[in-house]
Amino acid sequence: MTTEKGYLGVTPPISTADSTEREKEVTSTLMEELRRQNTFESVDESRLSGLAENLDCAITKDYWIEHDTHFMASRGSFFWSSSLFSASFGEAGDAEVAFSIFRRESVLGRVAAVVKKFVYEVSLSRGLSEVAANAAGGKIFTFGSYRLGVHSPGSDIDTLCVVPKHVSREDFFETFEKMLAAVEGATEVSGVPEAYVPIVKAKISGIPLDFLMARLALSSIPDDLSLQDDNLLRNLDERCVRSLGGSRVNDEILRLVPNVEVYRDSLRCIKLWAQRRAIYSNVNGFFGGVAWAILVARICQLYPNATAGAIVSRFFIIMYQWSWPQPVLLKQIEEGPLQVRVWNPKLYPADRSHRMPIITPAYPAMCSTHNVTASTQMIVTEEFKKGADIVDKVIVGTASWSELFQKHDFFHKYRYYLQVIASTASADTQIKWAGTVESRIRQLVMKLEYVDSLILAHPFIKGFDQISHCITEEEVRQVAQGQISDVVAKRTKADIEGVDGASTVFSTTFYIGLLIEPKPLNAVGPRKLDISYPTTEFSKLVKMWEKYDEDSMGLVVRNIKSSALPDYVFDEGERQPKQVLKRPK
Ligand code: 3AT
Ligand code: MN
Ligand code: MN
Repeated sequence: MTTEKGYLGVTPPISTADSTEREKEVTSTLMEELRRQNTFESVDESRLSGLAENLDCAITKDYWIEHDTHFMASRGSFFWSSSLFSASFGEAGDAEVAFSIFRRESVLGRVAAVVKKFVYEVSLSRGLSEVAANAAGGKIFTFGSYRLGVHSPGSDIDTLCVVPKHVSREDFFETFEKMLAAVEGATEVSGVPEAYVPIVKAKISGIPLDFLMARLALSSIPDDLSLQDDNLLRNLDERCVRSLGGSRVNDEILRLVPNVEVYRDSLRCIKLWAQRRAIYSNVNGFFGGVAWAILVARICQLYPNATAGAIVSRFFIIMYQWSWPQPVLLKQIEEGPLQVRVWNPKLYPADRSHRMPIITPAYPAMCSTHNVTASTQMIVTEEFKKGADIVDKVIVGTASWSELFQKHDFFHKYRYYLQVIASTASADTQIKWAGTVESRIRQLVMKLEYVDSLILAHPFIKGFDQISHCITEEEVRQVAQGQISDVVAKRTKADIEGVDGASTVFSTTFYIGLLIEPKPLNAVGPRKLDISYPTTEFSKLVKMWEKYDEDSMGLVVRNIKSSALPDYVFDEGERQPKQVLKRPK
């Protein structure tokens, strides 16, 4: 795509040169490494659900080449067979990718038909004629990693269902949800209508899907509808505007990168790296999927003719040297037709406080990284630096790509850790309670940042779930405190069946690494670190949750030495040699 100014982005490119021979070489070794790391779906997985059911699926060659158009627009009269696939795609890797697209496409084809049927039936029930009900349409748009073409084996398909104005949100959570559950191969269909972005989750032929819904102010939804026009957002319910957001942002990103293929390969690499380094998480104050997608897109704009290997190497050095809080933008921020806030640090103090602003490209522009704190900024910056060093070595040939994807060392890095333990007596409540606690952890991090002699507080990006079967009150109390004895850990559900006073405790433990200033040389006695204020404030804050129940929900924050970290945080054989030797054979 070209523009009036001849380039994509808010500044001209840094270089329009083609990649060097060496950069092309490292691009192909990078792609080999990404395959080795299992970031692509394999033939085996695609076959799990049976290829036979896929064989009647329509897919156009354009779709395969572009892999980029909306599903409905891309459907054509081409019918592929498995033999055609192996014949068309010489390299084994390409055939594997083709099979997985095939399988997901088949599911999407069925979903698109269900959405149309749903709109048709609701239309009839509202008194529309048969002809009008048929013309009412209904269309699906994908977003998330599948839409960007960077999904991995376990990824879901994020799907937005766009319906005409006479179809309501209630219809979606009643009629559509039921119709979905009736689809052959559909399992685990469950709706969360009260969520900030209302959602129906489901699995079809083993593939997880998330369904959002947007009701437009139109009487029919044609097959060639595009969501690009900001005026479509006029007079919509806020939930519909939010639901449209993910799709509009993804589409805009794809329009704003000079070469979609290079972009995908580069983003796949950066996503894997960020996951391995444990800095892929929006809730915990790092960057989420949208932010990583925008960052990589910006580097692609700056080097429009570079190959993926070159993009990745520039990515680290540019991000390491970025003059935050200068925002990362893919295009100039635009005003639009709604009375909603557009990110603007000149106008809003809250926006001014964003430390590493990465701004979404679709109207209304938002900051995808408002959760970043002083600590997570330091951590991410350090990771950019480490990445830059490794990539430099890869380019000169003294390191291999696998070094970039090495696992984080979070549980080896600090001498002291905080454990935040959320517990309840039921699996259902535990999901909500642990989620609430997790979403407040960055508030604890920010309070810890004010503690004297604490350089940073490093939140780990996921909690560890445990189920403990207890037979005494004392055991229950200990589990809630994070002390699970070997006896309790080994006990199974069957062991406590029929035992008087026995109960099961569900607990989730989050970790925060504490980096403490070194003790001054002339200091006497151990260094004191007083974290009682931040932890007390944090507990108060979490317990302000409207569904908090003192009797059934536990919250404990405690400080432990690294030697007291439980085994479950480590992979097999990962624990420091000293402790490994201590273990009995
Ligand atoms: P996967 O390959 O699926 O792991 P992804 O980037 O597709 O990676 P998600 O499916 O979790 O990640 O999310 C896709 C988009 O859905 C990203 C964001 O626009 C939206 N989204 C995700 N989680 C939430 C949430 N809790 N509330 C609102 N929107 C969300
Ligand atoms: Mn997804
Ligand atoms: Mn999803």
